[in-house]
Amino acid sequence: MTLKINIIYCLFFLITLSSAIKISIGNNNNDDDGDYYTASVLEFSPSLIYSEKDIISNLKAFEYYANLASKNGSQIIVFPEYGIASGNFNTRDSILPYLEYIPDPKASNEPIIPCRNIEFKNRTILETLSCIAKQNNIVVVADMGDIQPCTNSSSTNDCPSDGRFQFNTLVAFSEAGELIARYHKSHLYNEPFFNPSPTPDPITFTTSFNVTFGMLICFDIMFGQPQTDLIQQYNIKNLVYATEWVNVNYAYAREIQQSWSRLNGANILAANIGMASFFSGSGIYSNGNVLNSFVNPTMKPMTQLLTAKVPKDPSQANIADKQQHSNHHHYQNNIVNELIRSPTSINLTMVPFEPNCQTDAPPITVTADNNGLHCQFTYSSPHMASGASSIPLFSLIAYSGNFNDFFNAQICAVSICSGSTADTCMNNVFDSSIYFDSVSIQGNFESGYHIAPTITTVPIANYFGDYKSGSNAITVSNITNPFLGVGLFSIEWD
Ligand SMILES: *[C@@H]1O[C@H](CO)[C@@H](O)[C@H](O)[C@H]1NC(C)=O
Ligand SMILES: *[C@@H]1O[C@H](CO)[C@@H](O)[C@H](O)[C@H]1NC(C)=O
Ligand SMILES: *[C@@H]1O[C@H](CO)[C@@H](O)[C@H](O)[C@H]1NC(C)=O
Ligand SMILES: *[C@@H]1O[C@H](CO)[C@@H](O)[C@H](O)[C@H]1NC(C)=O
Ligand SMILES: *[C@@H]1O[C@H](CO)[C@@H](O)[C@H](O)[C@H]1NC(C)=O
Ligand SMILES: CC(=O)N[C@H]1CO[C@H](CO)[C@@H](O)[C@@H]1O
Repeated sequence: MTLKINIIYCLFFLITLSSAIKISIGNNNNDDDGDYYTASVLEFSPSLIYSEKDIISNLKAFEYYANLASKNGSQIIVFPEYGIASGNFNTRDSILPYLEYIPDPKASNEPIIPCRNIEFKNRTILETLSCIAKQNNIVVVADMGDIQPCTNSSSTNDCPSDGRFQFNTLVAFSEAGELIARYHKSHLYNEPFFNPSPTPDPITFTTSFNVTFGMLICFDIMFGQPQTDLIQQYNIKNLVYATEWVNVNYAYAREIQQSWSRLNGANILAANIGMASFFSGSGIYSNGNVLNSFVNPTMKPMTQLLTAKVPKDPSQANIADKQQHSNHHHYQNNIVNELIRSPTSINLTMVPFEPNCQTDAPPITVTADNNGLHCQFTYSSPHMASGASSIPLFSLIAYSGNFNDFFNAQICAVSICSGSTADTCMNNVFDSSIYFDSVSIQGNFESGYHIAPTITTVPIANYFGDYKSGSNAITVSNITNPFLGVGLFSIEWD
């Protein structure tokens, strides 16, 4: 069957926020032996912005969590995209009062320290972030809006007609409150009030604990630049990543973060906005291993601080393969399996199937085809958890084509359905009672496509095995966690 499916990424909805605050601390440890650092990310549910006082309220929450993280030994904290400004805007003018002119630290001879600095008297966000970093002796990474006045010149005519660039911007402050990095988002997703960086600019900063971080925001993680420069030219092994990622069942936030970590043999500190299940999923990952993570499967906004001890060199991580972190929460009565509706869509092919759970059944293969892409999923020995009743429906999807004018994509993915009919097969699902011994998925992907494999289990774990970057097939064996899905999401890179 062919279905037209609605999808959405990195977009924001206006939803009523009532903040439930939860805190969980992972393996925190401050005995810095030089090979590790301690990092925190905050999944944060911001106040929507109606006036300056809502900005202040979000910054107050940042201060609270930076303090908590620092007291628990963290040396760096990452806050999510739109964590300060939220997403309550439609036009360039409506966001204008909350933008601040951010100087370029690379172009300054003097250190820029906005905290209690008269020059920053009317730049509340910069001043407050700087003070939070300084007072709590912690590196602060946060997302805010930058305004850069511009004019056309003989050499460029890219200045917007209102005479200002407005950038979605990730800033980093040292423990001394010094602005040490400013990154402009390169790949916007339905953000008409911002300009993309005129050219994707690889930005890095090095901390006092001698780790060099690259910076990306949300949708940037899907594109070739600036990440290829960060990895190949700057040899980045650590990434700070602020996001407002909308979950779809073939590309959940955490699984995309984990996949990036594994593909690049790198650490990623990923902070997602905490606005209910369709915007949730944050974590700290090292070479595909999940050091700490969180996803909120409910409709209630939540805030969650995550902390982990991170090996500076991810290849040196002495972490047992398939390590699972035990930070899985059960929300049996609250889980919503939500169909994401949006103005955008892709025309994919979906093949629903019910796994054959007979013992001794040989491996079974399901196929789906779309515009020349042939996807093949093979599974063996599924069985239900004891006490679970009906066998869930799954679906295999195939898609090859343009992805909402952003890029060309080819996708093969299998996901559990939330109900017993095919119209529930694109819903987000966060719990499962079915196990598979092994699964494999493959497709005849075209060359030039960058493939991100994802494996979704409860809880999330490292099942990449010996997957080789670029391979158009992944086999996952000896799965000991309940299974939600596996996919290969590929994008054509220049
Ligand atoms: C901020 O202060 C600078 C210089 O003190 C001034 O030029 C600018 O107009 C002020 N901006 C706002 C938004 O008040
Ligand atoms: C700069 O030039 C572009 C292209 O001609 C034009 O659309 C834009 O309005 C100009 N910007 C300003 C500030 O005049
Ligand atoms: C900082 O780390 C680099 C490797 O990333 C290493 O070569 C260098 O010696 C370290 N510097 C200090 C002061 O530890
Ligand atoms: C979706 O695909 C089907 C089958 O390939 C085709 O009949 C239909 O016209 C397509 N719809 C759109 C909106 O492209
Ligand atoms: C799976 O488990 C079996 C039995 O414990 C073991 O022999 C095999 O090597 C494992 N395979 C992988 C890929 O880990
Ligand atoms: C292990 C540890 O130090 N945990 C602390 C984290 O911060 C909170 C708030 O300060 C403390 O209550 C915990 O004891």
